[in-house]
Parts: sequence; C-alpha cells; structure tokens
Amino acid sequence: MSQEPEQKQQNSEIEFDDTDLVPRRRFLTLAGAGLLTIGFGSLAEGFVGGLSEPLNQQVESLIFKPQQPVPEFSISAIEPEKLIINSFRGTPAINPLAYRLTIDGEVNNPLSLSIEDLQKFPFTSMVISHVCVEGWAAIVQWGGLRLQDLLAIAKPAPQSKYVYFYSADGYYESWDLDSVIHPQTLMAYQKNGQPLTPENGAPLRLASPVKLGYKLSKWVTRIQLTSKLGEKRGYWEDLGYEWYAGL
Ligand SMILES: Nc1nc2c(c(=O)[nH]1)N[C@H]1C(S)=C(S)[C@@H](COP(=O)(O)O)O[C@H]1N2
Ligand SMILES: [Mo]
Repeated sequence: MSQEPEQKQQNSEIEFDDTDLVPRRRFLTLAGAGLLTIGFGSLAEGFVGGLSEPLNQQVESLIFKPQQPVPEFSISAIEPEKLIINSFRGTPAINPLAYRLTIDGEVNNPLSLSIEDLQKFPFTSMVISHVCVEGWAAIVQWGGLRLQDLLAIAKPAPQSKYVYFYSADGYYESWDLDSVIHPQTLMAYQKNGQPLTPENGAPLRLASPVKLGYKLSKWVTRIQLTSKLGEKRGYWEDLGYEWYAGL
C-alpha cells in the first residue's frame, strides 16, 4: 500500500526552459493555433493529446473551473470541533529539524526546502470548507504558502501536466496542474490560527477549496511534477475513488 506510484519521468531527457508557470502559456499556444474556441485549456489539451487525460479531468475541469477564485468564509464561521482526524494509518513521526520538502520530476529547478525556507515564502491565510466523502465537512482557517509560488521557483518543464504528492505515512496523491496552481491551493503549516498539529499533517499539508478531503495530503515530503500519470494515482483512487475529486 505504501509503495510510491511508478515513476515514469525521464529525468535525463528534461528539456530546460526558462518560462515560469506553464499552463497559461500552453493555453495561449493552443489558442494561437486556432484549436481552441472555448476558454478552457484542459479540454483542448485532451483532444490534442488524443484523449490522453482521464475523462473526468476533461469534463470536471469544465464544471469546476479550477482557476476560478472560491468565496471564503469569515473568521467567525470557523468550526474547530468539526474537523475530524482522518488518517489511514496513524500519525507518522517527523523530526522538524531534519524535515525537507523535495520538489522534483519534470522541473527545471529541483528544490529541497527546510521548514525555515518554506516560511520565507509569502504567507496566505484562507477560511474554507473541508469536505470529506465520508459525510462530514468543517469550515477551517488554513495558513501557509501558495503552491504556485513554490512552482514558480521550481519551474515546471513545459510538458508537466500532473503533480504527485508523497507523504511520510505512505499516502500518495496525484493532481492536475491547474488545480495545483490555483491561488487558493496552499501548502499549509497553520490551522485555525495555531501551528498545524502533527495529527492534522504538520509540518506541511495540502489545503484547497477546489478538492475533496482525500486529495488534501498531510505530511507532504515530496512533490513530483510529471507529464504522465502512472498506474497508481492516489491511495483512495487506487481503491476506486474518483481521481479529479473537484469541489
Ligand atoms: N498523508 C495523509 N493525508 C491525508 C489522509 C491520510 O490518511 N494520510 N487522509 C485524507 C482524508 S480522507 C481527509 S478527509 C483529510 C483529513 O484531514 P484531517 O485529519 O486534518 O482532518 O486528510 C486527507 N489527507
Ligand atoms: Mo476524507
């Protein structure tokens, strides 16, 4: 269960490219080529790529519009007692001093960052709803850094389309890049005004209003960019849950 998804990226074949975030640029390229008559990059990419994407991404990225800002709640709406700890195999022990977040795969500038490094990124706070498919939801304040700021430094190679998140408990997830660079997709280290607790994913977890709870990996240690999804797509997805899981 804890095996990491097959890694199909060819590190040696990465083409270096100085451009920053990729999806908008790809969007413009397609639009310029006259292939795009509607305003959503992912759908056109699916057709151009011979329907290489999971069908649910093509359909759902139209429905959920992954780049659209999601309205937030006021601080007074927070429901501290409602966030239920949901961990498939308990809380892993992580030494914060030894902790590093690795960003690798199809990026032009792989990174290895300490907690101190991560805290130097601009801080963002948001109050959003966390929704678990098991039938509960909670309004939570999360604080941390935008994943788009991290990726702006890691520089995804132009062909990158997906992002794998690996966690210290063996959990793994994969996301579409559009949702990853959504301005409200954070790597959080704060919850409800306090430092994130180990049970909730310290030192670093995903928080986003655009994905269901099981996409929001806790204890993230590695972020891998790739142009292809492997056989394994996520802990729950590989047991039958839906992959895109938009909210
Ligand atoms: N690493 C890891 N991340 C995880 C999980 C997990 O078991 N391991 N459970 C997921 C599920 S199903 C939910 S609903 C949320 C719960 O977050 P919480 O435990 O902080 O409430 O974490 C998600 N992230
Ligand atoms: Mo969940």
